[in-house]
Amino acid sequence: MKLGFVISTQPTSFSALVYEEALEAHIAKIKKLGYDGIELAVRNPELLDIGYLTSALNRNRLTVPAIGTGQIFCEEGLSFTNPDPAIRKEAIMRIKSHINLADKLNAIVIIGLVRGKKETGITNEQSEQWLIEALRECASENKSVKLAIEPINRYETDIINTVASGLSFIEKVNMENVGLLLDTFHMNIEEPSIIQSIVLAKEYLFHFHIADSNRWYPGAGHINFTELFSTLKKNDYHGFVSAEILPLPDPDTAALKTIEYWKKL
Ligand code: LER
Ligand code: MN
Repeated sequence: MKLGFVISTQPTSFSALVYEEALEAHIAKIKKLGYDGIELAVRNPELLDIGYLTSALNRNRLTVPAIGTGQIFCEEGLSFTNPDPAIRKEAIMRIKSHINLADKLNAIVIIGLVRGKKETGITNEQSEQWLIEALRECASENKSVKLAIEPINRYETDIINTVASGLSFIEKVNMENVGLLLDTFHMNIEEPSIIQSIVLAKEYLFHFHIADSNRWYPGAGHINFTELFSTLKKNDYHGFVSAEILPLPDPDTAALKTIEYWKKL
């Protein structure tokens, strides 16, 4: 397993992401601390300077395990389940542009809040149908890019909160490049047993986020990471584990405490 750290490539209102002006300085810091990769939360790939980004990544020999896309919804209100077909179309087009970026960086694309929330007057069946259609269209765009649906806790969305609902949804989508991303912060709120849910996800587990129960760095809350990592190993999980944590008490300390904890496990 490899360790990554999540940062945003632009300012964002989502609190569990570090952003300060100089992306390259962050990349260098993360490398110096000993991380294997840096996960990027990207609002709009068209606004990124890919040449600058890839040369900073190559200089620091860091890979990008995954690309987060939630800001599409948080900052711009685009989603796969919006009643307005033009908004749904724009959300699909934007995710296709993330898929194009992910292809260049050999990364997974995260399907988080872009799924949206249940809208008044729209049946569950209808929003599920829109979501399945959107996922199939995006997954067909480039079958070598994996899409990972993240079950997200009830306070952020009311669509796919649990691992079981994530699994039943990917069965319906039925595309080989569509799987799951599990996040310990969300699982701690929604799952009867974090360990059992990891076992349940097994071969569909494409990616993993860690944060402690309070979304601080691992070790700052009450999640049992020793048991969790041994379950991931038993499950033959060889992917990345990315720390998606609040930048508290400050971003540098949060990143340092995470890797110190990881090394002790
Ligand atoms: C994104 O990975 C995440 O975990 C969500 O909390 C985004 O809102
Ligand atoms: Mn997450």
